[in-house]
Amino acid sequence: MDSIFDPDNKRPLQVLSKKAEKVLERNWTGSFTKPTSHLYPFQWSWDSAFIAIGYAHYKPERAVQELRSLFSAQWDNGMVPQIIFYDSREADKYFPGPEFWQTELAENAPKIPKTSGICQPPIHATALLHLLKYSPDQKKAEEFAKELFPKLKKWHAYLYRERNPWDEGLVYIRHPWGSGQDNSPLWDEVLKRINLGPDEIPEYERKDTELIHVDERPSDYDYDRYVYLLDFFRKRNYNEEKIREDDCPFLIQDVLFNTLLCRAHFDLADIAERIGKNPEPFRAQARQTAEAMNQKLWDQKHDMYINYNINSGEQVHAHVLAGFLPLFAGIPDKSRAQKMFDYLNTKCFCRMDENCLAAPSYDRSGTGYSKTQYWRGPIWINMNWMLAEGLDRYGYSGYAEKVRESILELASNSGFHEYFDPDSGKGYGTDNFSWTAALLIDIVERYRDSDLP
Ligand code: 2M8
Repeated sequence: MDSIFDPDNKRPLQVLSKKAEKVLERNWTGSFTKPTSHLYPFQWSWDSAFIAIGYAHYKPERAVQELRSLFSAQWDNGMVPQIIFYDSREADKYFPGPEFWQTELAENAPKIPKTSGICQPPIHATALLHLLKYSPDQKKAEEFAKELFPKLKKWHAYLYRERNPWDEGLVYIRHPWGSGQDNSPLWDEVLKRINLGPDEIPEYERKDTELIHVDERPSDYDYDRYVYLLDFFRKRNYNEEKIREDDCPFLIQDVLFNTLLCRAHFDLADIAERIGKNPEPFRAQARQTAEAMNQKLWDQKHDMYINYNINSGEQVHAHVLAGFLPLFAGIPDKSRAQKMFDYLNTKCFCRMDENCLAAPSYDRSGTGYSKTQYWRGPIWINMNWMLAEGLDRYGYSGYAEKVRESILELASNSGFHEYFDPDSGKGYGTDNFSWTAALLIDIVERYRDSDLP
């Protein structure tokens, strides 16, 4: 790969950052930013948080609008939905659209705008804290923090109340899409146990494979199960207790989701402190989640965190990059962090001295590893951005810097793709992808004067 780093000339980085701004401009709708204009034509929950992290530096008012429009669709019970279907004219461009979800059946869902009936990882308080730290307009950021704080509190309270019924401090997700890592090998074993007769799968038509090559997207077998689960929730009017009592076949305590909740809850405590509220209850709860993860989701044998399947009562042994992200929330102690680092820094993921690009989303030696199929191996920028932050926290700054440099190189050489080949750096999925652009802006802005060449 060509390098964009020239110690005497930082202009290429500035040009790259301007290109990233153009991507966000192109996907901006006036009140939120689409992940990309054709494949994902609505507002997505965790995408918006990553996008706000980029805007925080140069257009803080956009970061505010992004989060404000997301939380305006918050359900009465506190859930922040995965998708908000703001523009009904786009409804037939994406499956599953609002007609399929039928969230009007849920007593807690807003009538307008229509939304989906599941949620994504809660990284929103982290995005708000980022805005408070980096916005050039501190006064406005603080005003907005006061506005969003009660909504964030309600969002986290929903998760700890409805998704943590045994009061362990660990919340469950009930759909692969809830983790954000839709097609990950994490779900193979769990989905295989959902045996379906043809009449149990509702009729549906995929749209994603009309736009992206079928080899890069989930299989029809997986989609049948995604759709079956959505129908399962719909039939129970999205009532959480009923979904659980009727033996929902997918109930997972997911490492990434719990990591981001833990981090966001610590961040909410910091926000509380900044706006004159009591941070302690949030810190106590976040510590409980961290302890529970250390007890229940640590894999002694492989030195990383792994998911827990509530239905089978077993840990799920698929070694994905998310298994290292508890570093991002400060969950492992130093000795565990060192073990995790030793595993990360191998051929299975990314050996630092082997000219490896950023870390792939799945262990290269794992069953079903693929360089091109999404969430089954390719490099994702958001995951690597969080990884770098986590590594910094524990003092692995050399590696963290390398990851950030890789992010810049990948975008510079291949464009602002959704995901990248871990060997060649070729871009896959959709181009002009918003979080790739937003997190790149964050890196350039924060590390402009630091050690990056
Ligand atoms: C992908 O997921 C959506 C469903 O949510 C899809 O495949 O249709 C994932 O990469 C997810 O993490 C992301 O939020 C979403 C929009 O970028 O796309």
